[in-house]
Parts: sequence; structure tokens; C-alpha cells
Amino acid sequence: MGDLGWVAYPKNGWEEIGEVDEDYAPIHTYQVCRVMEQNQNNWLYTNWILTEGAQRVYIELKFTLRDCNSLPGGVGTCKETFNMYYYETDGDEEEGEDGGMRDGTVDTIAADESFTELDLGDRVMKLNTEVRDLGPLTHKGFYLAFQDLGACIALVSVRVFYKRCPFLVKSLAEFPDTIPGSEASQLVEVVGHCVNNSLPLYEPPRMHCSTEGEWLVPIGKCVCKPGYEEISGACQVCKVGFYRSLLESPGCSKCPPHSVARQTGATVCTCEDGYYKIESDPSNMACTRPPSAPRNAISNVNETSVFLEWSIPLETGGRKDIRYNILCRQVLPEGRGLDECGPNVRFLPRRVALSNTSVMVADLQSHTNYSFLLEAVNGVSELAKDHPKQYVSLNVTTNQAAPSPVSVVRKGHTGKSSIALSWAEPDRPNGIILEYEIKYFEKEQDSSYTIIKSKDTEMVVEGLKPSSVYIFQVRARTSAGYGAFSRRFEFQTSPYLTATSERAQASIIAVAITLALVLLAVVAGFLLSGRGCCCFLAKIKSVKIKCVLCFSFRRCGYSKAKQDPEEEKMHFHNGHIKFPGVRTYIDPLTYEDPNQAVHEFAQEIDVSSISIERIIGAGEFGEVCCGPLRLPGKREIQVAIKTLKVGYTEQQRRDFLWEASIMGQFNHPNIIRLEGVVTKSKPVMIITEYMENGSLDTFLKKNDGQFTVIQLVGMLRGIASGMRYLSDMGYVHRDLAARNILVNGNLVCKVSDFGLSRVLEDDPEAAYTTRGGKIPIRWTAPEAIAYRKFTSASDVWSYGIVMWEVMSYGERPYWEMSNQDVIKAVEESYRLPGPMDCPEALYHLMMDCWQHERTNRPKFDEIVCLLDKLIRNPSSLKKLVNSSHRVSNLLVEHTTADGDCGTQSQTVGEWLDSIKMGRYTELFMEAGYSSMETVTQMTSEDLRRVGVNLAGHQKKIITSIQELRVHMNNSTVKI
Ligand code: ACK
Repeated sequence: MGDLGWVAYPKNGWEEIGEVDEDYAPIHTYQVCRVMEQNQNNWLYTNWILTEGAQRVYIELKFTLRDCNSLPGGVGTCKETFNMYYYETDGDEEEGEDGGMRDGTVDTIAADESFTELDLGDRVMKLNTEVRDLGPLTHKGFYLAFQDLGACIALVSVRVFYKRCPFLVKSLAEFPDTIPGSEASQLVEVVGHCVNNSLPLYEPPRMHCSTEGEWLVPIGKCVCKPGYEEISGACQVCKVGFYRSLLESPGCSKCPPHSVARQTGATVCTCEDGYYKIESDPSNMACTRPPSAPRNAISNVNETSVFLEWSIPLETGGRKDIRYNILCRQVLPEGRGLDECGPNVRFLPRRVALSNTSVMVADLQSHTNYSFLLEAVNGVSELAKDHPKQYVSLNVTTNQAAPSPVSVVRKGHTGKSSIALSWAEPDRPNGIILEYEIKYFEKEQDSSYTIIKSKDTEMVVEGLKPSSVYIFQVRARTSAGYGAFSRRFEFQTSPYLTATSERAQASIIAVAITLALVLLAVVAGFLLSGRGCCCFLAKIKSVKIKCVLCFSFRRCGYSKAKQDPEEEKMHFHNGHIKFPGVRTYIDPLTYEDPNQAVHEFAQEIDVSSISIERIIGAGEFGEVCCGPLRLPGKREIQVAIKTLKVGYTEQQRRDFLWEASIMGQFNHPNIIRLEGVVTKSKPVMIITEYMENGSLDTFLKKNDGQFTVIQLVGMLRGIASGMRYLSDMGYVHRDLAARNILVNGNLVCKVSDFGLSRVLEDDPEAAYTTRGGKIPIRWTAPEAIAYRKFTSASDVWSYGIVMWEVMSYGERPYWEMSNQDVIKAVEESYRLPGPMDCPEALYHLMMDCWQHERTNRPKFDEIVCLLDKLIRNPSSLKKLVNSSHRVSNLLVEHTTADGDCGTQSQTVGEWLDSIKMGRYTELFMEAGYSSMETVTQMTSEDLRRVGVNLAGHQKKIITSIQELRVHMNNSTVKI
């Protein structure tokens, strides 16, 4: 409103005129209107305007402009625009005339609305508003100038302004009032300042000031420092008894149990006396203390090993990281005190920091007293120096021990067919050595080996092949039993013939021919008689060979007593003898064309008979599904469908169908039944019966503790029966484990997974051994791990492990021990302890299955027989494994003395006699029903085919078969 002191040049150009606006309010204007005169150049300069640091400044002009057409006669020189200029300086200069201004042209300004005289008369002000911006400005201030070249203008208002981002507090950070940058889309980054008692979290907080004066893109934030919490945008101190330790935690928290904060602003709470915390404990964790001593410690001595077991302490100190340490001290004779056990004593899995409540201590001295101190520690035990240590002590006396392994075997004189060996006594004989056992086999031929015995520490092994490498192992025997075998020693026979050895060879050939003739005669005799037993004995040079070949049916089965202790040389081989009438498993490999093998044993099913309803799992080759199978003329059944995923190789297709070629050969209620295969369309499928409860291990885990002992034994009986059938067929499973048993809705267990039983590539439990093969260590017998000796006896070992899995409801055998530790422990005679609440009889059977010497393990028919006896007489299952047995690592001697198992399975003839149908025995034999196993599968139609035509006889026989099935098949044991 006042005089601005702007300068007009020339003086008669722009004029400062007081006016009133349309509301009659006084306004101050600059006007020029020299439209009638030629060559106008009128300047109006503002005074110096400070930028205050702004780099971009906005000019808002409000003006009116007269329409030239409304001027009488002056149109020729009249203009309808004016120019605006600026000029930057760092100080208020007297810049006369128009000097310098021309360089800083902003724009030529034209009116949006011009007015006529008529409008003026009506007092309609056609006010124009134009905004222009200047920048980037680099000086402290500037002038503006308005140049008129002959227009009629009234400049009503000139507003000069810039934009800024205002002071802001956001997320506990202050951002100052900020002037934006000069470029239109430029963002000026501003680092915020954390308010009192706050700190940047991770990185300093930042905001971005836009040219429009707005705060954009917040990054980072401040949080209250430890000991403070945010309340209403400020940081307030934590009260007594409360703490805040982490920048991330939202507010102050109450001190955890057994800790206090006596001052305000606590960042941690301190532990009460007698309580501790370690660095890794979270701040909200209670203070803790060391545990009390372990409880209920018991020991079990096996020769020079001791198995110690205890329970967790009563007082854990509030922590979960409980570990146990063992202090082992030998009691010196004659009260001379205690001496710490030397480095030779071994602790399995280790001596200190044990997480399990048991340990095996091995290699102690025999007949020696030891004192063990068991201590429980936890994470704060180290800090609690003044906390008295609490131990539980155990005194044990070791007893007699088997000799330690022979460590060195040397080669002496070597001939074409003989090698002289000598060895040193074991380091710890632990008694008088009665004899040595030498085991040898030709390298890479380990499926067959020979054992000879010697009373000396040397001997000559004869009858070897020239130029061949042999593996030798030696072990010693004392009255305490055999020690472990030495490591393997490799020696080669010489290639040269000597006169004596040639003579020897000639005599051996002569004897061999004689033997062959004798054998032939005997076999011929056997075939004529149909059933019998032949034995022969021969003596070649100094080595006696006694060969016992027993040809008979189940009655001529395994019995420990049959192993002649006098035999000095025994040959073992895993080939089996085939008899006419006894079905034998045929290795699909014997077929040149694998497709032929599949179709020999499996029925091709048309894919239209199957509908896939849902996926039940993932197999090695593709999904496993289930759905109904409708075969013409048969009732619909539910089946499992294993599919071969698309894009398979020919090899994968062969491997996939391999399982069907094997499964198709079996027909037993405890072996998963093959319905058929789909190979003529894609995807290729294997169809088997559907087992509602899936695999046994998962099923048991899901139903922990839910079954009666009889139900569990029923399951085991079923598995053993299936395995008996497989071993009778000459089939070795190699991967028997609860995960490979399937369970149906009636709790019937069936052996499955025949797919890759040769290679075990698909079993996640299978691990590579040092010899390159893949073996499920925890389930496999030592001889199969050591030299791939897979037999039905090694399947029996695995069966023992399955028994343990079943009785412990799917517990993992050997828990979290590593495979290497398992191998070592088993080699050292450590065996799994009896599961909780396991009947003693069952644990004894398990232990028998885990006999190191495979010939000492029971056969599957003995196992079935024993389990049948237990089922028939449930009171025999009442006695449970007591705690000392539960931790026992002693091998329990297996005995069949109290039963008729293993030798007394009924023959078909005996059975028919017992139901007064003996007259049909011959017909049964002729039709191939020579074993009770096959008889239990018979239907009425089969009976008619055999020749049992009388309805009454048929009924009698069928009723008896049904009774047999109830007895043999565990399906009678319902959940
Ligand atoms: O433990 P599960 O339920 O039982 O998961 C696996 C999965 O398929 C992959 O092998 C299940 N399975 C396999 N064969 C059968 C079958 N015949 N009946 C029912 N389930 C089966 C197995």
C-alpha cells in the first residue's frame, strides 16, 4: 500500500497510481498507457529482492491490459504485451537505465483477458494472473524489470515468493525447515536429527524435500535408546523394575524371573544371588542356576565294558541345555586310593557334554574296580563357581573279557597254492588263549569264505589258487569267547609251480574227481527216494574237509547244535539248492529282455479299469496314488498306483518295472500283492493292493502307546511270516525296516519295497560305506556292512531292528548316533536296549537276531513259531524288560530248548491226518500243495481241482484251512 520506491525510466513512462479495486478498496498500481505515441520503451525496476538462499523463485503478476481495438485510431502503435526481466547481483547496486536486464529475460507477458473502455465504464476489472519462475538463481538477490513497448497496462500486484519444506518431527527425528533445489524434479535429501534420548535405528533417518515444498520418501527412523520407551512422540525413562535392552523392542518390560532393576532407565536386569545368565541367553529369559546331580544311576557290566544310564536331575536349574560329564577312576588295590582312568578307556559316544542319559565305557581292565562320578551341567555351571558341584557316584567291577583283536598278521613262505602266516598274541589276551580262528577268501569273492583254526600263532594256509590275492583275518578265543577279528590283510600266492606243489595238485584233482563221483551217486539216491539227508567226509592232505549237505524240507532246518565244533574247515556259500516242487524266486536279471520278465510275472491291466482318485505320496519314480480297480468279472477293489514320471529313460523304466517282476512272483498274505502293471499306455504304472494305514513307522508314531502288546506281537508275527516266505523263496530283502512295511485297515502288516533291493539307491536311510555300496547302516547286519554278505540271516538282523522299532512305537534305532558310531558300537557288542514296557521274551528274541555270528541267529520259521507261542500264551508276555535288562549290552543267548519251534512245523500229510482226511495227501502232493503255506491259500475251487469232490470233505478241509489262516495271519488281531 505504501510507496515501493520502484524506479521508472523514462520518468514519463510508468506511473505510480493509487486506485480502488472493484470493491472500492484502495490499491497501489503502476500504470503505463502511451499507446498513441511511437517508439515506446518504458522500464519499471523493482528494488533489490533478497533470495534468502532460494534457487528457484516464483513471480505472480496481476495486471490489466487494454484491448488495442478498443482504442480510437491508435491501433497502429498499440501493443498488447509487455516484457519481464531479471538481473542477479550479490549486493544492492545502482544499476541505471536498462543495463544488464536484457540478459535476464523471463518472458513476454500477454493478457488472457483484455478490456475495452466500455468494460471500464462498467467497472469490470479484467484482472490477469500470470506466474513465472526464475532459476536456478546463484546470487544473493535480484532485480525485476517490466518493459513496456506501447501497451496500456496497470500492474496491480507483483508477488515474489519461493517454496520450502517446513520443520517436521517424524519417527522421533527432527527435519529442519528446508529450501528445495532449483530443478523441477529435484529432491533434496535431508538427514534428520534424533530427538532427546533416541538413536538412529540401523541408519540415520532421512527425508527428501521436493521443489514443491513437500517432504517425501522417508528412510530410516529413530528409536528410544535402551532404558527409554516412546510415549507420545518422546522418549520416557523405564521405571524401577522394568528394563529395555534392545532398540527393536517396543517398550519397557518387567524384569524376568530371578532378576531385578533397582534404578530407573535400566537396560538390563541383574540376576538375584545364586542365579546366572550367559551372553547367549535372550534378555527376556529368566536367570538360571546349575542343575542338581543326575538320579537313578545304574550300571551294567559286560566283560570290560560298562553301560551307565541315569535319569535327568530333579532340578534342571531352569535351563534346557543340560549335558552330562563322566569322571572315570580306577580303584587301586590295597586301599591305595583312586587313579584317573587312562586315555585307553573309550567312551561312547563321548565322555563329556553328553546329551543322552547313557554312555558306554569300553576297554576297561578286566577284574578291576572302577568308580564313576556322573555330573550334570548346564550353560551357567561355569559361572557358578561357588555353587557346590553335585555328583552321583557308581562303583563297578569289570569281569572276564574276550581277547583284544590281533593287530599284526605277517606273511611267511608263499607257494603257488599256499601262504604261511604268523601273528602276534593280542595286546590284551584277558585270559589264556585257547585257539585262533583264521578267516580267508579270495579278494572280491567275499560271498564265500573259509575258516580254519590253529592253536599256534602261525600256520600254512593251503589249497589256494596261484597268482591270486587273498584276504586274511585272525581272531583269538579264550574261555570268555572270541575277540574281534583283526583288520584285513591282503597276501598273494606265487605264480610258480614247484615239483611238490604239482604233485599235491595232482592228488587234489584225483580226490576231487572221487568226491564228485560220490556226490553224484548220493544226489541220485536222494532224487530216487524223494527226501533224505546225505553226509560225507573226506581228508585231503593235512586239511580235513567235512561237508554236510542236508536235503530236506522244513524239518531239516537250522539248529545251533548242528554246527560241529570239531570241524576244522568250513565252507560257506550263499547259493541255495533248488528242489523240485519248492518254488524259488527267479532273479529278473536272468531274463535277457526285462519286458519279458515283467509280463511273465505281472498281468497287464487296461488303464480304463483304473481311476486315480488321489495322491498318497511320492515314490522314487513318481507319485503314488490310490483309486478303485474294476477288472471285468471281478469285484471292485481299492488299489495303490505307483506311477513312472514322464520323461523317463529306458533304464528308469526297467528299474521301475523291476519291482513288479519281483513282487509278481510272491503270493502271501504278508507280502504286498501285485495286481498288475500298465505298460501299454502312459504313464507306466504298478498296481498293488491298497494299504489303508500306510507305512508302519509313520503309523506307529501316529498311534504312540495305543496298542496292546498282543496287537504289536500280531504285527511282528505277520512281518516274520512274510519274511519266512521270502527266505523260503530264496529272496533276500536287504532293506527290511518299518518304513518298508505297509499296514492295512485290519492292522495286517505286509512286507513291501522290492524295487531296488539289490542296490538300495532309493532308501533315504541308505548311506555309502567305505566299499562304495549304499547300505541302511542302522538296520543292517555287521557282515553285510563289512563285506556285503547279504543273506536271510542278515534279513533276520534287520527283523530284530524292526521288532525294536515296533515295540518302541517308531523310535529311530540308535537315536541320533552317527552311522560311524553305530558301526563301531555294534562291532563292540553294544546292542540297542530293550524298549520301554517291552516284554522280556521279545527283547530276548531281538537280541538273538543281533547275534554277531550270523549262523547263531534264529531263522524266520523259528521266529514265527516263537511268536505264535507267545500269542497263544499271553502270560508269557507279562514279564517286562526290567531296567537293568533295558540297559544291558549283553548278548542274550538264544535258546529254543523250551519250544518246538524251528523243527516242528506241521507237514501237509500230518495236517490232513489230524483232520482225518489223510486219504487226500497224495492228491495234494501231486497238485503241488506240498507246504502248509500253499495250503492256507486254497479255495473250494482249488479243492475240487485237487480231487476232493465230496461236499462234506470239502467243508471239513475248508473249515480247517480257515482256522489255520486265523492262526497264521495276524489279521485276526484287530485294533
Ligand atoms: O507312509 P505312507 O502313507 O505309505 O507314504 C508312503 C507313500 O505311499 C510313498 O511310498 C504310501 N504307499 C506306498 N504303497 C502303498 C500301498 N500299497 N497302499 C497304501 N499306501 C502306500 C506309503
